[in-house]
Amino acid sequence: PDRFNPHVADARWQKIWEEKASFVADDSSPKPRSYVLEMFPYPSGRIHIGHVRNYTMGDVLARYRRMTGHEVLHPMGWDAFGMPAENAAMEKGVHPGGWTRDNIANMKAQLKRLGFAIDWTRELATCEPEYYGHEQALFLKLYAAGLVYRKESAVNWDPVDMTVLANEQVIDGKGWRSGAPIERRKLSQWFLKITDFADELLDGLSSLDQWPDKVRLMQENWIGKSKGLRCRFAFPGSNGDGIDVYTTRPDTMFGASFVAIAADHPVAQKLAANAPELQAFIEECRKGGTTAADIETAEKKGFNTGLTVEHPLDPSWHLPVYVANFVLMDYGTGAIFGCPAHDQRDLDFARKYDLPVTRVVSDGDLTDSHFSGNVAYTGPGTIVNSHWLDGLTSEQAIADVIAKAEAEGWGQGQTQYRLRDWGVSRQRYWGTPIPIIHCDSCGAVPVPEAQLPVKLPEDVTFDIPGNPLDRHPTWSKVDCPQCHKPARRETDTLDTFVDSSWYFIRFASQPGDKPFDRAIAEKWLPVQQYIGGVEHAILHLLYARFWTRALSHIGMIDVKEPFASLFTQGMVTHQTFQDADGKWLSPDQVTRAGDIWTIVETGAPATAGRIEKMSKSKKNVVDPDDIVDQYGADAVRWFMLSDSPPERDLEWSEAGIEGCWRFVQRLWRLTGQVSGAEGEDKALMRKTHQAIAGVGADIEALSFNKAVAKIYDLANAIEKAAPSASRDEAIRTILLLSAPMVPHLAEEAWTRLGEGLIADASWPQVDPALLVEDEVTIAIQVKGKLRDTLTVAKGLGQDEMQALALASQKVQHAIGDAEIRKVIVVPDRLVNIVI
Ligand code: ANZ
Ligand code: ZN
Repeated sequence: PDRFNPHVADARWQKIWEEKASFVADDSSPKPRSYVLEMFPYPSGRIHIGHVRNYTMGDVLARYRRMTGHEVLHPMGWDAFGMPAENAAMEKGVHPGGWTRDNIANMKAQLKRLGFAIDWTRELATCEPEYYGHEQALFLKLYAAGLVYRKESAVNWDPVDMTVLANEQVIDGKGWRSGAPIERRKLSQWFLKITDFADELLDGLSSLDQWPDKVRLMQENWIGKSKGLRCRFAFPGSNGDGIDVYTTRPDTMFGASFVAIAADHPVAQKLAANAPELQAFIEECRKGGTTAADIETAEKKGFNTGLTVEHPLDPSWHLPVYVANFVLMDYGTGAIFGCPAHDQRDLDFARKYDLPVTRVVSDGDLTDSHFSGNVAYTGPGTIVNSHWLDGLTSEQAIADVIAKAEAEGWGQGQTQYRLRDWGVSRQRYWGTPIPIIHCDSCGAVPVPEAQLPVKLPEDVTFDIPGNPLDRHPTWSKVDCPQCHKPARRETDTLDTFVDSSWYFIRFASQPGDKPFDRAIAEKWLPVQQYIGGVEHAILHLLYARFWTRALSHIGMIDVKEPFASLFTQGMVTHQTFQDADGKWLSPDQVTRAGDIWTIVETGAPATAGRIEKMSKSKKNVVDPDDIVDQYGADAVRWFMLSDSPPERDLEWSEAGIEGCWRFVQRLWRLTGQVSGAEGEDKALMRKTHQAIAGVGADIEALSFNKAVAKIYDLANAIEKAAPSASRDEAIRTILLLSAPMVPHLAEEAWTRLGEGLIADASWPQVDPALLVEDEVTIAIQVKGKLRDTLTVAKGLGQDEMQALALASQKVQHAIGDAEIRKVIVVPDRLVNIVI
């Protein structure tokens, strides 16, 4: 039988593309450029199905852009530093470098089997000194420009393992290995001044109209620009001394019932010196995770200091001062006034400590000062119970209070950002060494450029917790580059988000002697289409935007936004199964009879659970290698594109992949049917050209499932049509249209037609004349009553229309013996016969 055999064809074409360097991007090409990028993978060990979906989408676009005359850059690399490699080292006793490089080799082989049109000559791995050495140079450039600094900051400290933990290693407030409750400790760490760019990063979002709205909104919220009042609540009789608070709601000031300060606030620290109970409370606040989410969800707790402060709008009114665990030291002033009726945290706190709750913002009908509920009204409204503010809107009241504070000198309007500077120090081995040397005389001294890269030592141990760089016998012992006295290398390494903040620039240009060649990088950038998971909507994308702006700020590159268009794809899901004890079963362990599922091996009952994201823990994964073995790359690629819109989840199913396999074979048989017959088939020609235009537009819009559906339609039409020159042309066309999706089959069939590489072929030209519908349906009336409809050529002459109408059986029947008095013809619309 005439079958397409992917087990032979796939590898053959992959080899030919490689030999011909088909997908190597030419920096000096005169063609218009298109940079297509998928987020590079972390080399965890194996490619998973989510990668396959992600890279297939990018690949279809890249191949399509090539066919439409672009010089395409479609590179691939490895986000190769990070914790899992160190965990593997600790658990299995393997070196992180060996583990990572083995994984890269495996995953690269897996990717190659899928036939992606990747320029492998630009492959990079962030764990190699050829990459991170340039990152160190960039870090030092930013340092020289004042965009890097060092300050004390809290880390997660595991008191049993005596080590700093990354946020991911803190699970429910406990160390992942020791299980010990995590404490917050202060360490001197390196920071990047992303807050200098807060406004730019916020304003820049409005130019990113080809980004999903939800991602832009998430970034906006993360930057969190707010306008408010910074004002002083004075200690009674202190002439001016007091507690500064920051509020975005000065309109609620008459609803204040307490002032709360952070555990690390200087006032709390001072009081604690003579108050052991307060000291103990502060210690307690320091336990628990450092993330905003940890703090947000923790139970609200406070300690009454016994201090009071004067309300600035009425100094005779005194408020108690608490130390509270939900007030953060590094936001605003580290102190707040609590307004329980209109802030949920304050309300929880007030109910717990029995503090007054006064309504000052009306939510429509409720205006009395008594507030009884446990859900705060946090929206704006009309101000009530607030003396001279009564009757104003929140907005007016905010402006009035700020104006009064400024006039009277107890406060001023202030813009505030939630965004913090980016802490990039990690007390880990497997990362980019921070290129700084600490000298007792000279302080922090940059490693001279000629001494870069600062390479990681290979001989490290992972048998005990902590940072292996710290305990390496010699690595950190160096002389100061300035005074040449013995000094100490920085042993912190960079956050891996730094590595992914500029890899797309290095892909565009990778000279050996510098991070990138500016002119070449500017030719390729911005990335025209970036594709990845929505889990990176905030941090990675914000850091990459910042890093690019920072480089542009210091004059290294003239690009402001690195990713012109962003697409976030959905997940691949699969049915889950469990046995009677709730243990997860893989889909191939169970079998079904009617609605009853049983375990193949034992015959015991199983239950079919929800359809969920593929994950090892739920055993509902399919391995890309296995399915490529079985069905070949093209059927797998086709499946990744069909059925679901790309932004939605895609459910993996046996039936689905088998359908794709059958379609690949069907396409193969169809494209073997070029007959050499003559003659035109207008209808098929029209279908063909509509498909060319439609599939192209769908790919441009990344609506791959729609493109797939149009190819199915065209295949159906071709199958139904009788042999003709038009049909032969349609066969050639369907191959070109599906080449980006099923490239191996397309090459094989194209060769069979005696053509060269379809990878080098052009996208077929649309004949616009064939896109317009040239048939219309006209109504035939007798005495104004509809008797028949006819499909006729558009623009048909009036006489012909009349003749066709009179020839209709139904019309003749309706006329009967009557005499025709008049025929009214409206071209392309109707014929009315008056009798
Ligand atoms: C009084 C008030 C009344 C507040 C009210 C809110 C509602 P955003 O919008 O996120 O900037 N706040 C200020 N500094 C804080 C800190 N260091 N830790 C915890 N909370 C802090 O939020 C600003 C609001 O968050 C401020 O406005 C303050 O509470 C609180 F009906 O002040 B508000
Ligand atoms: Zn020195």
